[in-house]
Amino acid sequence: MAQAKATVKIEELLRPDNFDFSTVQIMDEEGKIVNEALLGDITDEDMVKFMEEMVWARELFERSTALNRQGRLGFYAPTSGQEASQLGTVLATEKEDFLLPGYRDVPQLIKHGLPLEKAFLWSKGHVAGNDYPEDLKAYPPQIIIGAQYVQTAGVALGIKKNERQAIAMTWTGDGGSSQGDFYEGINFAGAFKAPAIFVVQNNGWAISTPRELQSAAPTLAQKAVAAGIPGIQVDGMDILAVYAITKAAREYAVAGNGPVLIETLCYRYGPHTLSGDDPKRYQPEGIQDEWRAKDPLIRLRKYLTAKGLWDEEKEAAIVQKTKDEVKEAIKAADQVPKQKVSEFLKNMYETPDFVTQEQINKFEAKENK
Ligand SMILES: Cc1ncc(C[n+]2csc(CCOP(=O)(O)OP(=O)(O)O)c2C)c(N)n1
Ligand SMILES: [Mg+2]
Repeated sequence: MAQAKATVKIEELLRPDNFDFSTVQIMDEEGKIVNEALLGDITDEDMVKFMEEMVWARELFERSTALNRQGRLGFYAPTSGQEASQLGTVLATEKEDFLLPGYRDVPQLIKHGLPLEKAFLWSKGHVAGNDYPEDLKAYPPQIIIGAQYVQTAGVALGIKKNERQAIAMTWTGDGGSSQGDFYEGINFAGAFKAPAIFVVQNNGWAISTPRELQSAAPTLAQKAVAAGIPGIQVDGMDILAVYAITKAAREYAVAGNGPVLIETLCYRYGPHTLSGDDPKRYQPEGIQDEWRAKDPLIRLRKYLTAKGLWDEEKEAAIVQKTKDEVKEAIKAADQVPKQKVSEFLKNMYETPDFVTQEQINKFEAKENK
């Protein structure tokens, strides 16, 4: 990680001509505040809330992994290690903001109002998992790497044209930042001063491809320069830094200044997805331990415990609550009638083309036997 900034002001970073891409940090790995000035109006209560949410996310990961192993979920991309990056960004949004997540960004959707049961149905590939509550401003997770960046530019432009005080927020990975859609999205949003927050969660790998092979650029944040928008690199294991920068970026965008690109330096513990890759085959030995030492929960836990604001009992209560929540949600998801192949096909187009209609007829005949 590049040298952490100590004194920089957020206003200096939130400029299209900012060329300082060193890593913003507020709380270091030991749980010490190293940048009081950037802390702004984040209170002790906020920090307790951040801790609760990260404990929730870590437990959701644990439970989802277990459910996946039992064959009760389908596709699942682990989130463990990325809690500060995911929650620090989404907790800085408002209900009116529109989210365009990638496949790993399910926790953000749940925090924005997606019922957990729906998230599980999505994992199982059930179409009901894409049927969102009316008041939830979000799209289902994008699987096509980077595609959500172009969509975000469009959604943000819509928000601007409708004169709403909101933003569109999206996430992709270090791998996603190499896609054409990434550049098109940030460029278009920049040209139209559309209120978008583009997050690149740089967890060091795109499946087995290391960050160094994605780009010769020393940082991913600096890609913002070509689009004429501010780019900021943040310690993605420090929820205070992620939150403070995202909150300021949101205000900047809502005020009509245009989009912001935020690169969060983070790490995913474990495999890319639970579909079978083995990180031991492509990551250097000992890397997991290096990142464990930077864990976002450990550092905030240390800080809050020292202040008497956190203890084991509090944490155990959140873990238990999450377990109960997961139990209820998976039960509800299991009770939704299984999706038929014909239904899946019917959902492809509003009016099926000839070939799809033939397939629908074929499967309906089978299913009705
Ligand atoms: C356009 C496209 N190409 C390839 C893939 C296959 N694929 C799925 S995830 C992934 C790696 C993405 O890595 P990154 O953007 O760093 O995100 P991370 O999974 O690390 O969060 C690839 C290549 C895809 N889904 N879409
Ligand atoms: Mg990655």
